[in-house]
Amino acid sequence: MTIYQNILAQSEQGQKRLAILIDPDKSTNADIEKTAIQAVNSGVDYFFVGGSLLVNNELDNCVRTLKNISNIPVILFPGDTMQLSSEADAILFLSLISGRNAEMLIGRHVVSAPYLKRSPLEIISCGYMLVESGKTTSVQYMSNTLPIPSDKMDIAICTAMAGEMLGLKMIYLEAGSGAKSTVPISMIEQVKQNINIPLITGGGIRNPQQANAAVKAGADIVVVGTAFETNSNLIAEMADAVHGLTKK
Ligand code: 1GP
Repeated sequence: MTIYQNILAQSEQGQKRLAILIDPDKSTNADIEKTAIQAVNSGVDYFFVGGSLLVNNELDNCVRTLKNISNIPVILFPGDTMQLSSEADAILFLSLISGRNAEMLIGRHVVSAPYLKRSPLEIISCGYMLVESGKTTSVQYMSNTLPIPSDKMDIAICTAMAGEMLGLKMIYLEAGSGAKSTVPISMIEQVKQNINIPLITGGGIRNPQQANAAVKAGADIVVVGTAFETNSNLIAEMADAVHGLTKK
C-alpha cells in the first residue's frame, strides 16, 4: 500500500493522524533524534520535513536521522524546488491554490517534474490553502500570495472544491508555521463537509485541546511543528488528543 492509499483508507475509516513538522534549520541532530524517539513512543504517524526557507543544507541529514531511528514515513513538505531528498518516502507536491502566484500554482512544478519523475519518492499532489492568521507568516511572505481571510468561508470552501475537481489528492488548510491563530474550527468543518479527499490542517496548534478540536471538526491529519520545538514532551499528549479513541 502506498502512503497515500493509507492516508485515504484512514480518512475513510475516520482515523485521525498526527504529523510532526520538522524544520531542519531549527533543529540540531540531537533535537531530531530526541523528537524521533518520542514520536515512536507516542505513536506519531508521519514526519513532514521542510520549511519556507532553508539555508543550512541539512535536509538530507535530517531525513537520514529520522529514517535511522524510526519507521514513521517521512514526507517532504517543500518550501521550494531545492528541498528535495531522495531518502524521504514521499513528497507533498503542493500547489498553492489559495494564491494567484502562477509560480506557486504550476511554475515550480514544471521545473521539478523531471527530477521527481526519476526519483524514488511517492508524489502526492496537494492543494495548499493559506488562511489569514493574525500576522504575516514566512510562507505568506515567501510565496508572495494573499491568504484567504479567516472569515471568508465561501472562498475557502470553493477553493477546496476546485482543488478536488482539478484532481489534487488532498487539501492542506494552513495558518502558517508559528501562526498566532489556528485555522478557524468552523472553516475546517465546512471545508471538510464539501470535499471527499483527505484534509490536513496545521499552523499555530500549541496544545492538545486545539489538536482535538481540529480532528473533531473533520481534519484527517493535524500537523504540529513549532510547539514541539520548545517542548517535545508535548508530543505524547498531542498524539493522544489526535488519536482519541480511533487508534489502537
Ligand atoms: C506548518 O502547519 C504546519 O505548515 C505547522 O505549524 O509550526 O505552527 O505548528 P506550526
